Amino acid sequence: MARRVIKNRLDDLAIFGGRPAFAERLHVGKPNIGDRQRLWERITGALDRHWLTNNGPYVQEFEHKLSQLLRAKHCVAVCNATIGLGIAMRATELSGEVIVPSFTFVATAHALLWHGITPIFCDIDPATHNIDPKRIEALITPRTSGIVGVHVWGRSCDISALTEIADDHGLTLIFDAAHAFGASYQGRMIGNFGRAEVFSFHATKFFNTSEGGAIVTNDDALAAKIRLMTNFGFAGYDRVVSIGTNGKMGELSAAMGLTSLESLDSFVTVNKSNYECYEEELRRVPGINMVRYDHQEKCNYQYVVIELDEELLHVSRNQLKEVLWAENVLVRRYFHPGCHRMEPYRSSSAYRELQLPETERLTERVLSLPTGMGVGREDIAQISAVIRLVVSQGREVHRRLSDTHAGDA
Ligand code: T4K
Repeated sequence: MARRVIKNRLDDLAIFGGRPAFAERLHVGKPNIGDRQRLWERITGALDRHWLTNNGPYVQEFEHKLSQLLRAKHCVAVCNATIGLGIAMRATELSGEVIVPSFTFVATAHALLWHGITPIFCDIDPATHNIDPKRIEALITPRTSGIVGVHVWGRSCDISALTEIADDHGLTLIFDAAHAFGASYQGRMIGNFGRAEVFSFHATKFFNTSEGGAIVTNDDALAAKIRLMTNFGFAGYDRVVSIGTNGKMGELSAAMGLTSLESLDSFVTVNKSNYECYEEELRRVPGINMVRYDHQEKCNYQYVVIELDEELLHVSRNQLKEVLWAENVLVRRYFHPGCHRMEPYRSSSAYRELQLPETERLTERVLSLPTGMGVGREDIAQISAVIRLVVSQGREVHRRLSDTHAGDA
């Protein structure tokens, strides 16, 4: 546990010459790791079997356990969510234009473009940070084949509204559920909505297989197609029946997944307790609002996100980020600046003029704070104390950082 570095004055801040609050960097995405002994045993098992990939016993067991947990019919483990999204898009025959939020990790948009599909970026609802269903119909054209909803921060999209729009217009609906493993919507686990949902088990996710993901669906024919596509289209030795890629999860990742599953509850418990601790520490700070979770639903609490009101704070989000980085607290500006402001989209004539006011506003206001098993109450108290100090003297911090141009980027 870190020893508290008391900071009362602005000169105590590392950015102004003080000692950093943390001797080592505190990351947003420090991986949670389950029981190492069980992990080594499983890895040894795979090595002893000399069976490392291609639908091995761990992958099969992992898929079975995921299906049970999500109460979904089919689960195909994949090497990462980006490939998983591409496979789900191809298997559901998305083509032409697909409506997707810009406020997401760039993988969502890239997966579409990679498959020759044009992402049509839709603005978000500022209250939920998710795609705004009210803005979708205006974007539908004869070329539109589907909608990709993203459950940002693990908070589900307005699935009912999206389903209704998709049904009314004959569109395919799939979900990027990269953030939403272990979350529910109206009491039903995420993984059961749209034609398919795709989870990420990347190292930075609260539940990880180092690299990995899963495509989940209740559609038997689609599941069979996805399984083939994940394995080059092989339907048996030497028999290729469709186009496919290599999207397989290997045995070592599945060993990690099985081990992480055994600690899933404790990961969520720690995330929730960290979340509540930040909430307590930052509750009375004017201009800082925490992204809230619906406690009636199952939540994984893996993202602790604050939304900053610059007018109240007098200091910019980027300046606060610079202050915290100097303290070795590597907060992240997910998903700055929005996909439509990233290459190759922003230089393309199709997007150059595109304005998404809510997305653009939000990408200037949010910060993700470190959480997970590697972060304790004392760390959160220390981080929050720095934030409170900055906010209490926002104008002065702004002035001093403007002189040095820190936080301009
Ligand atoms: N859709 C959505 C909505 C997503 O958020 C993502 C991924 C995807 C699709 C695609 O899923 P995958 O294909 O990755 O399965 C990170 C992750 O790389 C990415 O998986 C994640 N979303 C995104 C939100 O966050 P970066 O650019 O922040 O990664 P990076 O490497 O900077 O890691 C974040 C922090 O974690 C760093 O400060 C260092 C720390 N870290 C990282 C790794 C890998 C560790 O401490 N240990 C580690 O092993 O994207």
